Amino acid sequence: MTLRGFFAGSALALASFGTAAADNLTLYCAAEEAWCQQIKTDFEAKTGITVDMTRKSSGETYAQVRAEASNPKGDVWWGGTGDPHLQAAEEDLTEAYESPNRGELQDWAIKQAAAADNKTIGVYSGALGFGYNKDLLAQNSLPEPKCWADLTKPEYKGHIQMANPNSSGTAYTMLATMVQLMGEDKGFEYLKALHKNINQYTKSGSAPIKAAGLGETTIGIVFMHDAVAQSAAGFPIVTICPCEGTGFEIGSMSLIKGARNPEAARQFYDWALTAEMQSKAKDAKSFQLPSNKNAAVSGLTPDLSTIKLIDYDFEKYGSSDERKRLLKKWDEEVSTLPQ
Ligand code: S7P
Repeated sequence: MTLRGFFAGSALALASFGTAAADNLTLYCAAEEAWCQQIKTDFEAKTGITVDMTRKSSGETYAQVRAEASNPKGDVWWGGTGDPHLQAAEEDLTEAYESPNRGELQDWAIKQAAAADNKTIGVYSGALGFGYNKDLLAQNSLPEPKCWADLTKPEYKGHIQMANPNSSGTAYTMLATMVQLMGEDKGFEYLKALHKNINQYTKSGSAPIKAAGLGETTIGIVFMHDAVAQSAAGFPIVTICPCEGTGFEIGSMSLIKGARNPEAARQFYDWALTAEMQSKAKDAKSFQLPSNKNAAVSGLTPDLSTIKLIDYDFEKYGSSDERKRLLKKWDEEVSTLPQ
């Protein structure tokens, strides 16, 4: 599309915000609660459409969309890690759509769409890592963990928290990252060794670093931007980019198949790809890298170009069979082990 065509398309899309044909939208939001609330408020103010928003973790949202497939209640699934969005696309739970605004997106966001026949698209990206509470680390005379390998050392027993990969996209990214970084056998050996040091598997992916901020655990395995958000909020958290390299997410958005409010859903989708919408993430203290090339990026957003990122295979690890297989294996071989 030419630039002129693109702007004409955008103008049409924007004009339609004022004359909404639908009055309601049911939004399943899988990012942080504060950002989800802000998105609801901003879209309502922009369009007059009332948004019924529910916040759940990525894996939980996928399970809900799947459970409701014969009688869909949601219209749009926004945010959360991309793997379950890809799985939903493969299982035909979501709808293909090409927004007039996609010309403004980074290549990685379009690549995500291409992998799913346009049934999903990238809205942000962020790298996995961990964070620690520097006061608790000092109180316990623990060395600074710098690498994934450090987290399996016996001195950290009971000091580490991560989420459960069944409910959490963050934790599934961790599981898939270890398999890709180390190979499947060594990756599972690593997860079993790490299990001995885990004090709790939480439901939500960002919960471990919030707990670290409050002094309830020393270390939390999370996306680096979620650790940065805690230090920005004044908690004594240090963000670590693991020395071996790490995986990353392409936070995604999908239209739910058979949605009750398809027109409002497409309006939301177009808006969610704009620089205007994505620039506001930082106002809600969310520091992922936006997918719109023109969106403002916070100075606190981890610079992905300086991080040793693995060549994460989103198609493989977002495929239905592989995701189910790895989660079953983690349930059977890791989570049941004694600590
Ligand atoms: O908004 C922060 C964030 O880390 O949360 C999403 C996450 O998948 C939702 O939490 P769960 O791990 O509990 O699924 C990420 O996409 C996002 O960057």
